[in-house]
Amino acid sequence: MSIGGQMEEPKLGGTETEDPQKLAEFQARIDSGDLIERDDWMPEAYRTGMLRMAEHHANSEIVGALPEGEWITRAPSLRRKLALIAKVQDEVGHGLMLYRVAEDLGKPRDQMLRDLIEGRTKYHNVFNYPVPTWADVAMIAWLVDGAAILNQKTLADGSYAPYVRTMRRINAEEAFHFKHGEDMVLTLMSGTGRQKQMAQEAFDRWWWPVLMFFGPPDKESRHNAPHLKWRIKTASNDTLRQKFVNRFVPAALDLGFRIPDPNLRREDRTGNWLTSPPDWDEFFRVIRGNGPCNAKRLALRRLSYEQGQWVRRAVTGQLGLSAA
Ligand code: FAQ
Repeated sequence: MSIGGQMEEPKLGGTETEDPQKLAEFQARIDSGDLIERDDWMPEAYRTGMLRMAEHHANSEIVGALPEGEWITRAPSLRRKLALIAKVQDEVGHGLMLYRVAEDLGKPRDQMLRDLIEGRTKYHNVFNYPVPTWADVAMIAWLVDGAAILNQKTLADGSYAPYVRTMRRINAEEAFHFKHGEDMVLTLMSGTGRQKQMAQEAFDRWWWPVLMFFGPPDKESRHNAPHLKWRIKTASNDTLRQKFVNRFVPAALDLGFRIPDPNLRREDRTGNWLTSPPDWDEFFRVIRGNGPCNAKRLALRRLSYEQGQWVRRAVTGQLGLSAA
């Protein structure tokens, strides 16, 4: 049981000297498309890389549920409220599945929850921005879920079997979230002038954070090379960003949005839509804890961690409840 932080501290350094023969055999398994199971031998750096990614992903799911959760009581109709409740519940469920994947790689759940609220680990940049209108809720489900699906489809082709199985399950649910987002955006963009303006303003707020969602440019990505080599990731950050832009620019233009980028243009030779570079200084500020809503999101996570303490103690038998 690791829920109460009972397991031994994980060795996150990967300092042991590994047998070159074993490393070569491991790489051959990866190159042949084999899937690695939890109890298989793996290089320490593979284990810590996979753990970091599953933990980051789990953190993003549970923090990502917070801005949408705030809107449940303010949803504009019963149908939208039911859909939003179901979505928030799904996101938290994804977090739980991903924490299980990470726990099996050696880090206790309690330590992950504490590292998150104490700012030692990261979660996705996009969840540190304000969500001032219902149109922002629509943008999260359309653009953020759209970006997440695009990324996670490639992660489902990765090499670590428990994460791959989890991605397949999550992707099926995210597809519903995306449809729900598309439907909300379509409703707003076929509504009154005021609704269209509200949607455009929300689009302007989310466009750049969503382009940053895929991570820093490849040349600045610390983990791209080892992750690609071991199929922890199967596509680079820039490749996925370009795929997103190519998919969403025409969709947004069709819906009647203006893209907030004066340099946007379609390159004839490749067919790619080219954008200005996102503000990478802003990205690094946000992921280091200095975005507009980091403190607010973590304060809420801290509150639920503290309020849930007695439940975790009861589950792990530390509450001193005696059997009747
Ligand atoms: N935000 O070397 P790279 C969702 C960090 S949840 C914050 O390129 P890597 C559900 C990165 O961790 C979607 N930090 O890293 C939902 C690293 O930090 P380090 C969650 C970021 O791992 C929807 C540093 O920058 N999905 O959407 C970000 O090769 C709606 C250097 O970066 C996943 O987590 C970022 N955007 O690639 C819920 C997918 N990008 O180690 C509610 C799994 C990078 O230096 C509503 N993860 N960093 O401390 C991945 O695909 C990858 O980990 C990347 C980053 C692409 C995020």
